[in-house]
Amino acid sequence: MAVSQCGIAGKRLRRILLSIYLLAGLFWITGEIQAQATVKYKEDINGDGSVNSTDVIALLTLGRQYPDSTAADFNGDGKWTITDAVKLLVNIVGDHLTPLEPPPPPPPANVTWTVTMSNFKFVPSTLTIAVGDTVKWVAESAGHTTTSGTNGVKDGKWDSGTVATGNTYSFVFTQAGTYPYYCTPHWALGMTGTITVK
Ligand SMILES: [Cu+2]
Repeated sequence: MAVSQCGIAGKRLRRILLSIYLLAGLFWITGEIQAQATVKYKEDINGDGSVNSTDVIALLTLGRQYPDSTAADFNGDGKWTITDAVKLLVNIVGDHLTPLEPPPPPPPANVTWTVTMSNFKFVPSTLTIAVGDTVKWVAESAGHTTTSGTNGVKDGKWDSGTVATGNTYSFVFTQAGTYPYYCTPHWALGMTGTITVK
């Protein structure tokens, strides 16, 4: 008696598993739901970065091989049963995906920093900025340049030439490093500066 009940239950389980496989196959063919990319989802059972029918297969395989693993207990009721696969399938088909971690914050926006040129000085003469930031030199008096290099020797990174009063010169810093610069006519008077890019 017990043997035949077990046999019936086994048949029923096989039928349920077959149905789920078929259902998984069906929406695989009709177009899989792809949740690509940076966010990791609980539904990505096989960890391939996308959520689709292969994850249902992965969960079924996992549950049959390791019924006691927490990974196989998808619905969190403490044990692996076929309902875990059903829940997974429902989540995927219904596009109710569960992010495992909050998405990363967007990168900080690039900043434009202003340095004035007047009275034979750059103000501020030292400035620490981030990679991608822009420095905009503003000529508040006539006859200045911003020229990368030291002691009147250009290093070729940038050279504004003479900037007319009220005009500006901008340079985008795309690499980390320390960038000394000077004003061509006035470096000997101490009109020098340094941009540090971190
Ligand atoms: Cu100058």
